[in-house]
Amino acid sequence: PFEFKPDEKESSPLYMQLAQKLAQAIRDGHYQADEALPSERVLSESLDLSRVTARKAIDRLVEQGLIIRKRGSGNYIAPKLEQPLSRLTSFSEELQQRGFKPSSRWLTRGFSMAAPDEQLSLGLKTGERVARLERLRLADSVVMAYEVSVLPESVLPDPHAVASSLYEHLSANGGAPVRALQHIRAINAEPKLASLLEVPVGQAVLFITRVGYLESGHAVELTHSYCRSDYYDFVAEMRRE
Ligand code: 16G
Repeated sequence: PFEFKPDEKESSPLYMQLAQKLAQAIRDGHYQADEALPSERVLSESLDLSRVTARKAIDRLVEQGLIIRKRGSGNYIAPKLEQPLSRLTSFSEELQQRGFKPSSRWLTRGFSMAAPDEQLSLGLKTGERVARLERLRLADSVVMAYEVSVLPESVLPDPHAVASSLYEHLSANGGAPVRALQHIRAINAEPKLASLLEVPVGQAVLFITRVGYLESGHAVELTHSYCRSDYYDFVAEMRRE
């Protein structure tokens, strides 16, 4: 069980000490991602602290993105997606591997004329149409990212045929990308993006562009991902030559 003894010599408020101790326990893997934390009542009773102290400590961890409040069912450990940059994988694969239930909340699925940058990235001729998929990506009930994928019409003739995973659909229909070029940048969430990702306006968001290619060299996917910076952590191993 989680233990906490206030440090009498410590000058920081009790709730801060408790928040730090809980944050450490979360980082040490004391709780599983998406596991329910003890409620504020249980926490305050078992540690013999006031409810206010327990609540303020939890509030602090929510602010730091370590904990999520789910309405009606309590406090949970926030998903942390440590994603290696050396392997080409999909959102669904990464989340399944970590025991989450990945899903897509569809915003748009249809066709449009390729914009100039899309034409260029996908190697299309002027006037060619693209399938456009706009969706929120969820881990269980938590919104992790907002993604806009654009694919040549020849690659995805029926956007509505994609159930939840784009790569799963492509694998079964002509092939998912085997190689990709990815750019990672930082942006500040403007109001529309902030509301989609459920973050404050101006929050730092990871803006990632991926162009995925088949073995033949044909581009199949141009995806812009807007990832919550508190949930995503991209990891690359490097060697000094
Ligand atoms: C990831 C990719 C995205 C790809 C998607 C496919 C990043 C930043 N983005 O979210 O480019 O389109 O996976 O996932 O990793 P799906 O097969 O679950 O639809």
